[in-house]
Amino acid sequence: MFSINRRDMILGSFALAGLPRMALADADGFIDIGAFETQVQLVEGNYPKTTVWGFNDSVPGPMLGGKQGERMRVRLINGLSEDTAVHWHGMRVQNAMDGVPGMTMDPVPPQGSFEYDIALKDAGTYWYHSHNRSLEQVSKGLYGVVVVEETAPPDVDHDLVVVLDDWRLSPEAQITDDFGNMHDLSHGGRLGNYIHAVVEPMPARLQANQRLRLRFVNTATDRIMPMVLRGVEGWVVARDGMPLAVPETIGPLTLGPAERVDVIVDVTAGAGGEVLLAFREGDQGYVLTQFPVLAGTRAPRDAVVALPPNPISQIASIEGARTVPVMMGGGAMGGLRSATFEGEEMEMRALVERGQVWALNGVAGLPAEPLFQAARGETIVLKMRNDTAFPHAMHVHGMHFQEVLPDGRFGPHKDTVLLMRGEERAFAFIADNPGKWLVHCHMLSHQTAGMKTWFTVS
Ligand SMILES: [Cu+2]
Repeated sequence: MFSINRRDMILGSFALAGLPRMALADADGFIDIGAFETQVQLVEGNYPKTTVWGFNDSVPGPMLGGKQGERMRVRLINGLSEDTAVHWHGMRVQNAMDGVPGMTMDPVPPQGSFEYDIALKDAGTYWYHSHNRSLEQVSKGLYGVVVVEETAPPDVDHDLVVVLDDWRLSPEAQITDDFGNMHDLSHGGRLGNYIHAVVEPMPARLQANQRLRLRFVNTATDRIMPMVLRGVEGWVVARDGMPLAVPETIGPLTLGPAERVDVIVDVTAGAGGEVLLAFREGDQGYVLTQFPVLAGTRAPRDAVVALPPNPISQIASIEGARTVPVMMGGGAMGGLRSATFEGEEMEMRALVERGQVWALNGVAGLPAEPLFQAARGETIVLKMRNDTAFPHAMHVHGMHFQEVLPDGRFGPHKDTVLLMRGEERAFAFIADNPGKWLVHCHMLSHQTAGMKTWFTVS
């Protein structure tokens, strides 16, 4: 029996009031995002403000984006006392704009800046986050959402971003400073004790039969987020930014770290009822946010149709494609006895000492040599196998992939996918974006502790 729990247990809810904070550009066409330490009221009630690291003094940072086909110019200013860099998650950017320090750019030093100039090729929901010491910097709040609007957006009454995060806070609502401890690194990552949803903008005047687009983004470093929606019915229309060819009826909504799901739903609750979002844990649902449904009703609309497709090539066939095995190993209870780290074969004990306990194809940490070198336009099949005791959220930079389904069809375009323990699944993509690209687990504790590799497209 599933029940909704309204007591504030491990969870709180928080929502910002007001208008969408879509950032505006300066006279030179650049939007400045400054990374600074700041204080925000993260937890409601009698808690003190939380010291965070945020872009432009807010968490999430300012909403960025624009219309599909436009360019987005962003100047990152580093107001921190350590290096940083911003990665545009899921956006098919030029390699030099991908924001990976040491691979596509130099890290931005304190007081330094970097100008990103990005063509908005694809409509959809994306996000940006630090890619330098990312476990700590993302945990502290260095992230925000990118919304790229269709040239002809669908007819909805409210278009809302729902940013999910998971914080590990002290009783004084401060971020605990226990980053990178071996238990977190080798198990399910840095899991928090305060899960919340930030909704932007707050929907004013919800009414029966209104249509909402909800853009869910899981910004948590490590937590998988199973969600429950009440008071609405509708369809999943996009995953990881990319429209589905055929919208799906909403089933369980589970977002791994870095995944996005866009839904279009109609309010089925009547006046006096509510639209409610809950975090699901077993047969309990903990309310993250809820909105009252007011008097009045709107005429029902027709069923949702697919969003216009983005200009991304569909995989037609994997005949003749190159298959690259990606064997995920290591972690606690994983049975990995040794792996190569920095060119040296090491026993697990030595790997633990170096904080490198996860491996891809027997290599912990970023290898000197790429996993493969693709010719531009080549079709690559990543045959991933999770030979560990934990789920992993595998992310490919620069290109979206499609799962090769058992019946030979291809799944929707994705940039991040959850692989559960023991799963073996294949993902195909056309290597059409030249440069050096990362493949890594987006559970940032696992990435920090070795689960990463890279490839080139020439
Ligand atoms: Cu992982």
